[in-house]
Amino acid sequence: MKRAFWKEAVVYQIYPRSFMDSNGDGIGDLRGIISKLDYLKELGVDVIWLSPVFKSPNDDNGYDISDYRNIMDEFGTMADWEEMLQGIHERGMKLIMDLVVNHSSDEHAWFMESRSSKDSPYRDYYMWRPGGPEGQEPNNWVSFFGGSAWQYDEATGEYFLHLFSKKQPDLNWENPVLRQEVYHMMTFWLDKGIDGFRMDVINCISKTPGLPSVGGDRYAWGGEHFMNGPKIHDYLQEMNREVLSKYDIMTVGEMPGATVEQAKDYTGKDRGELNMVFQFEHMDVDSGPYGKWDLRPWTLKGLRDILHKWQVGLAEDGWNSLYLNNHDQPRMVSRFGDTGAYHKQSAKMLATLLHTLKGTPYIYQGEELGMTNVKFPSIDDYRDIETLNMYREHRYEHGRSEEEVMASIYAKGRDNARTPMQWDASPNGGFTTGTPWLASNPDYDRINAEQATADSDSIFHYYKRLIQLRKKHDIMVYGSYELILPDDDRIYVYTRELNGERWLIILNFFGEPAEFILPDELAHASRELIISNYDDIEAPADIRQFTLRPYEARVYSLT
Ligand code: ISL
Ligand code: CA
Repeated sequence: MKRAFWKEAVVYQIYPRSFMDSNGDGIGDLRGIISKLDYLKELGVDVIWLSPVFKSPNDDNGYDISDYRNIMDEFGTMADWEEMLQGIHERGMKLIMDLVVNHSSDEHAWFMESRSSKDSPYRDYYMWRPGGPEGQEPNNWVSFFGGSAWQYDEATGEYFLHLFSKKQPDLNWENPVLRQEVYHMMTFWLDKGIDGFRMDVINCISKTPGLPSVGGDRYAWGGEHFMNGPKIHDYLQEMNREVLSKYDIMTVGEMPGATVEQAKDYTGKDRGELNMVFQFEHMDVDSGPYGKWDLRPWTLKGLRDILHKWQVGLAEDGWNSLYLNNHDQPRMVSRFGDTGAYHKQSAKMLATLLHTLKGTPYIYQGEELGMTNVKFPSIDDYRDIETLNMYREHRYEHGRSEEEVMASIYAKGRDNARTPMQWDASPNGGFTTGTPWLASNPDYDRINAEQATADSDSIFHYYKRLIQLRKKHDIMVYGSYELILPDDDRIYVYTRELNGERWLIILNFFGEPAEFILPDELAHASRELIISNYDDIEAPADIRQFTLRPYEARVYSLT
């Protein structure tokens, strides 16, 4: 067992636009974050992951960066940022920043130079190609946000590649000068004292040479040519050598489409690449063959098989990151739990899962309150570029019904995660005194931080307890994982084990009672209840056979 702060840490993700507005313009900002650092300290998290705060025209809410070394005007100034970092460090927490270098904004000075002329020294910072024989796009890749991944540019009569929006041109990592620019920029922030990076779609930076088309439709998914591409490990190893290895920091690479085998290559201890990756397999358990908008019911078996595979796959080498929601995903209680009678119990059960699997848990802002998905009446209420593009394409090109399209948005739209943080029961949940850039979820009257911090039985306090337990018990960080009852369709049961101590975790994933029978090999003489989301369990209960209540979660120590 090799200790590391990033294995022991609990990370909290802030989506700054939606966290706290300090000046009434309806947009969250750095001074807003500063005003809430004591709240995060009380929760007990160790590391804050801050989604992008750099200069940006906000086509994709800061994931389109026009100046990597300066702060977005709406969020504040560099002085505010420095005060925020100091406030984080003074409280004994760490800060990791978002590194978005698969693409920049088309308003970045590099791109403006690049598009100006084929002879510009910046031309090769991006991926320009001439059109095909009939003037069509250079290949048939579809963008993550719909439509072609290529945009024609009048100035020089060529196309540029954009895997995301056309205001997010892909950077050309084949160019060593570009790579050095990125490393210098990373060093700039590390020298300012940050504690690491979350790297946006970092497994997409190496593309198959020649950028070949794929079979299928006019615009088709070309992931095989840009995810985990041929030079990805060279680039990450170079980045590690030249930048990361010089600092005591943590790194997590966002990697859609990464498999367990690939994750081992990215995070293995002798690889010199990253500490951990965000994998997405478990985020696809409720999607059909046409992708995220193609809704399917999830099953416990489907979810568990994936989590189990990753637990086992990275058991000896590599490290897992544990999450059930982020700024791109629906709220976990709405997706895997209950927003009605068992709201609290289900949120706590899912929290128990996230904090007792092996890996580093990531809490997304508002998760600790049990924030839920939102259903705005009209598409005009939505702001997310992915959602708006999908609505247009599915309604007007594919002719799907309003009901059907809105049902997909209600279930999967990214704005579910981006409604303002709910601080109290005052208008807009106390997020702003003005008009929020995206409307608040109306349930802030009952789900909010003021209520949750005052109620000792709240979801917030349960998170606090889980985080405290992690600080006391190495087994939660370093203990090995073993699946028990692999075939049960209602409960997920596993153990963790370290130095002769063994913990048993029992989770009922549904709103009905479920029978639990302890396998003989675990029928130990003594057991102690460590934590449960129901507070009336008789201790020491006989656990050889019992009925779990809806969404009940129990963690026992067996000795
Ligand atoms: O959001 C998704 C599905 O709804 C993902 O496909 C997502 O686009 C993908 O995981 C990449 O996400 C990251 O890069 C995007 C940005 O829009 C996301 O917010 C970011 O997390 C482009 O920078
Ligand atoms: Ca503001």
